[in-house]
Amino acid sequence: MRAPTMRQLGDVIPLPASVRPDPSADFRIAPDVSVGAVGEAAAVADELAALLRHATGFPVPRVGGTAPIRLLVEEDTAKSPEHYRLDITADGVTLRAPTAQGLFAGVQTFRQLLPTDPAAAAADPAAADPAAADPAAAAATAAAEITLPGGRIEDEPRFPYRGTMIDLARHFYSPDDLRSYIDTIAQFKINHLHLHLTDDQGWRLEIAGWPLLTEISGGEGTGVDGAGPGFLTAREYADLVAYAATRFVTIVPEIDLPGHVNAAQLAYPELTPDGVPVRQRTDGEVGYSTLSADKEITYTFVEDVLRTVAELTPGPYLHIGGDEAFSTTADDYRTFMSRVLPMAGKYGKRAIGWHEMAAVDLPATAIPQYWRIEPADGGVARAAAAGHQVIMSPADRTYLDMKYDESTPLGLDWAGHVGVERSYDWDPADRLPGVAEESLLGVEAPLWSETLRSLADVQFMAFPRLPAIAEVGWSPRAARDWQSLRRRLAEFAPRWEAQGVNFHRSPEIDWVRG
Ligand code: TNX
Repeated sequence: MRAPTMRQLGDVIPLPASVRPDPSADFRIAPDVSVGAVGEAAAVADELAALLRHATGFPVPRVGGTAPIRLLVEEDTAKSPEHYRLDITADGVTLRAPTAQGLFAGVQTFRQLLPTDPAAAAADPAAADPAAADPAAAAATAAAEITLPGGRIEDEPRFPYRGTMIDLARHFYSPDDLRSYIDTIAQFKINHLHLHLTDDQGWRLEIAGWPLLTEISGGEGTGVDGAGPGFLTAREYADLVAYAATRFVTIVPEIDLPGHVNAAQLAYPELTPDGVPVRQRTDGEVGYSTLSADKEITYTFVEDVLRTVAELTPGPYLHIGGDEAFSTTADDYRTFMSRVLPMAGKYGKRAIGWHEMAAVDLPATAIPQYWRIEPADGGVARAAAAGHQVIMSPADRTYLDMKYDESTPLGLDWAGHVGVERSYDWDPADRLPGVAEESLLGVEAPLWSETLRSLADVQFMAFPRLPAIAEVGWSPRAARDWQSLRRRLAEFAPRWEAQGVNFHRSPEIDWVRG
């Protein structure tokens, strides 16, 4: 009989593209298990070995050659770099992928097939759990022997871009908080983290040559209600980008322009249209600030900032904001964008902008990010018809700062309440007439921070909705099913508890008790 704690092969979020269970081929993890990998596969294999050490208490060495659990990079440029195949047989487990990124995706699936979650501290299991330093002791206390369900999973994403955004301007989160968040989101194959680094209430990235941006607008008293001070030094930002890369998460930095700039103008009054100093703002209003489209200092400033951010960012994207520029005339917006959009290309990046940007003529590689509530499309369909890729973030489905329901203590409700089913029960290819599957780069779930004060608050808003949106972005449309997702999400309660991740016990889900 199969052990009661054993997972079903398909009980994974996001749901894999293809799952073929073989109940005659379950694999029992024995005390002498090892993980074999060479070359490019070694780093991901080390992580899997650490996770298994933690889950089993066995020593689980990572070895160079053949082993019961093997990870192989098999180059194949015809496949998505995130493709992987996981074969579980009675004799062992083989994970194959065309890239280390694909192996990483496969390891996230593997992790969810373990009956308990081996905790987040995979990087240093001995420090996180004294038992791991003494494998024999840990094995003796292991709750249950681990058996993996037999069969084959073959998987790849529907869209290459599955992202989430965090607003560091309205409330700052420390590099440690961000690393922890990256660890959690990567488990759901979220592969882009968009950082909203600047807004009216704060400026959160050090820029060489413009020290007052962070000295004044990253310091005490900044953020909404003055409650979210802090900023990333250039070094901290670079370290964060590098850390994210180990989780195959690409950082997408946003400098919000030409509106949302009160913090920059507080630091440098010459950036205001009339040169008159502005007062500090810590309220949640939007749309009152703008850079001047006809002052040369505007472009000197913007180019310095965008060049600095581009140089610190290895990823392909630079987000230039562009939203809610209510104090910028349409003409000025066009003038500003026609000078600023090419700067992204000049420094080797593709520009992303909130969909208001689609009102102007865009460079071919520019990507509008749609955030509206229906029915207006903000010019995005026209951009798609001209060949632009689009990121879908409709507020009434993907905004993680919307309340789940009227009883949610945090969040806003201008786009309505967004329950878990609502965040799942839509399709990005149906959202806008004229913006079909082939125009979509992917899906992103933004989280604005006006009402948030801690990482626990962020987690509460993100989980369980972000996993639901991760599935919208990864899994085949035809395979998606709310009742199935409900059941799979329910099993995350003990996992998130084990990882120390806060989450909303939404009444839409019959949570498993840990
Ligand atoms: C709109 S959506 C904004 C943000 C706010 C958010 C609050 C968008 C591109 N801009 O400035 O923080 O609403 O939900």
